[in-house]
Amino acid sequence: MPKTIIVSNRLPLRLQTEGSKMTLTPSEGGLATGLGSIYKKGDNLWVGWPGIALKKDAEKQEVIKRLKADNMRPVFLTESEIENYYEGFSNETLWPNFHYFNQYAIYKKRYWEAYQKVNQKFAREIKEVAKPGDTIWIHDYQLLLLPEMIREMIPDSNIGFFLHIPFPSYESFRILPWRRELLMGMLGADFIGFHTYDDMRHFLSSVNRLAGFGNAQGQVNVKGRKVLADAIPMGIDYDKYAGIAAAPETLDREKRYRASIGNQQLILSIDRLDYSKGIPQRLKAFELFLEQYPEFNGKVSILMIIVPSRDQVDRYKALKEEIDLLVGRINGQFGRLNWTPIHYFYRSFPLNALSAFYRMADVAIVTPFRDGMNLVCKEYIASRLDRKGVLILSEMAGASKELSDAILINPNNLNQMVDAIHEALTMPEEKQIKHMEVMQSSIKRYNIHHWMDLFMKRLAYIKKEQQNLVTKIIDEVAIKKIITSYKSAQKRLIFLDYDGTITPFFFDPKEAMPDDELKAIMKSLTANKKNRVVIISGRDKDTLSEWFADYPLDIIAEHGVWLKEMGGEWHTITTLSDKWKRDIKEVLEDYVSRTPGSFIEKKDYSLVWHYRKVETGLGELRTRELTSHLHYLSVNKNLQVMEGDKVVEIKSSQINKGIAAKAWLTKFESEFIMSIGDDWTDEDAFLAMPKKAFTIKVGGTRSAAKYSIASPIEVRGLLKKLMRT
Ligand code: GDG
Repeated sequence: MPKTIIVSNRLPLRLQTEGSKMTLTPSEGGLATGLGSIYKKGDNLWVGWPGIALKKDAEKQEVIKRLKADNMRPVFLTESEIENYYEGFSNETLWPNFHYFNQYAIYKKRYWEAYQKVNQKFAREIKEVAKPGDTIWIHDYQLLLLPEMIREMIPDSNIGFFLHIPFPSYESFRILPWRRELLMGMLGADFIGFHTYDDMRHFLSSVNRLAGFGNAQGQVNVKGRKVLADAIPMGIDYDKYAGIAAAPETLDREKRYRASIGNQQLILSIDRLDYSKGIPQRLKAFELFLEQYPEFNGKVSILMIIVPSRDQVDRYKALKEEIDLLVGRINGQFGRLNWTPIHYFYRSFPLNALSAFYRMADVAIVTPFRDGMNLVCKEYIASRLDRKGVLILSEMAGASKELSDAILINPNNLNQMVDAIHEALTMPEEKQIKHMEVMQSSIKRYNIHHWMDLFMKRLAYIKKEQQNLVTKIIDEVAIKKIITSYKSAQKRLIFLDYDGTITPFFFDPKEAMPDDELKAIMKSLTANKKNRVVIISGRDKDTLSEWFADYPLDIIAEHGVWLKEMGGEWHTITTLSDKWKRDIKEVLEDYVSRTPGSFIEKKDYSLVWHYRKVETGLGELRTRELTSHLHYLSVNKNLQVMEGDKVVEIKSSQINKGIAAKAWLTKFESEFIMSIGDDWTDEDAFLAMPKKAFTIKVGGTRSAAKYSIASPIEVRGLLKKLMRT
């Protein structure tokens, strides 16, 4: 049976050695509890670093043995790997860049090399245990290269990736020297999840600009393989936090803490030591609050917990000193014998203590400059069994997208934070309850189990989509079938689209004229008297007449407006009106004047707005505006608006490649029929073909065609094979 493998930098445990004694403490973190329901089952497992560098083989063997019983498998890292891959590239390069602290980012070749090496190490470890068909769920920024590495080793695996920290805007991400490698690494996954829609669209924008892959509704076509990106915000184990908040031990602790702290209002702040968390700003805002509202002196305290982290690193050491100084200054200036403004703890607490703090806090203040999600604010909400309490939350935390009932602040705006503190401390109870209830019902519903289910469902969905396509990819069997049918037929009808089908798509369409290879193919294909070849293209009739003048073939131009049989004259199918063109052209001209680089192409019965030379992103934006504008205008005009590759074409709805192709199908009955095309205008032709026809779509998106083929190179290969028979 296929299994699921969770992969993260750290295993969900704490490993300590003292002499020959080894203790393993399971982690209480949200992810560990949530994913417990997956990795503890059957053959499933969790692969990751156990958290310390072990040198002795005997120790490693012992760890392997002990972890095996808990469905875990360690990846051992050396001290130098920890220094360069983990503390270096992960925490000093990626972390600051992804949190928009580029001034702190360090670019070192040594770090990058170690990052690649350790990702490889993880990949090898997974190869040992994974089989085709297994699901591999990779977590976070330390392992961005891993999806691609596993894809290469085990192509048939289901790979999911979730990023727990923000994905920065393209403008920040592009600064990284290894940006393209990192993106390609992630794109090895089938499904890539982010906390927020903003993270997802930043990722897709980088993929578009740096790797050249566009997307439709979050689906990226990576060389014929579909990859899905989506926003699925991570939740917490709501019932667990609500349960602990009601536990006797928690209530007992609350009583004790309350007795020693006094009865004043409490504001709670919990973070790991990090410059992204906005801790000094929060303290400054509290200082300003005490200055501006002296009536609150002696009546409110902050309970500030900072969990130690990386404090041997200079940047963190400096931050810690800054915080220590600020706390000292504020307590020194405002404190009284019977009142301490800031209760400050630089250490971690057991879960029951944390829960007691959540219960005691009238207000929770969470003010990061950037945070992927932030679970503390969700835990606070789940712990408020009396439904009272106020959350002050930075709009830069992913959680703010779900918690609009919090008081949202910009952590750079000190005055706004001061006002927020005042509003929170004076908020009437009914209002607190009203907001808290909304937030509780949302956090309860979108909990960690919901998040996991959704992740797995989205992964399964994209795998299914891929398989729908996979069945269509043209293989040796299909090619043989086509050749056999071609060979035995006395009459053959072959429809070939031009751009993107028998010739690659060119940035400048003028470069797209037939090359020598194509000329040779056309010559020999049309020389065979059994073949009737029809070029069926969106191009104008004059260009096509010129390019194909030397061959006995038929041409359908402008998506079916103009038709010409070999030796005959150009004609149209119906009497078409082009009176609409004047009005629509005026609209298009307005778009040209607003969009540098775009231009209008005038065809006999259609107008085309081209934007391939427009700044990336702007063209797409204008297209959305233009198409909705045109859809509105075209309602009574019997027109259709078609979006193509960097073009928007407007033409009469009485025309399409399918209607045109039908004229040939009726007139030239044939035993062998084949239609090859690459974009959605060719879909009309595919749909018009009889069942027995071989319809082939170039490129990997969904299609009405029977088969898909990778590129024009393969199309030429297929045509050559036919000619040789
Ligand atoms: C990443 C992203 C994203 C804190 N102090 C103590 C303690 N904690 C627990 C909290 C909470 C967890 O640590 C911190 O969660 P965060 O969400 O704030 O941040 P991280 O997990 O460090 O980092 C973040 C998250 O991934 C999930 O995707 O939300 O944005 O940076 O659960 O309760 N736990 C105990 N004692 C403490 O003193 N026991």
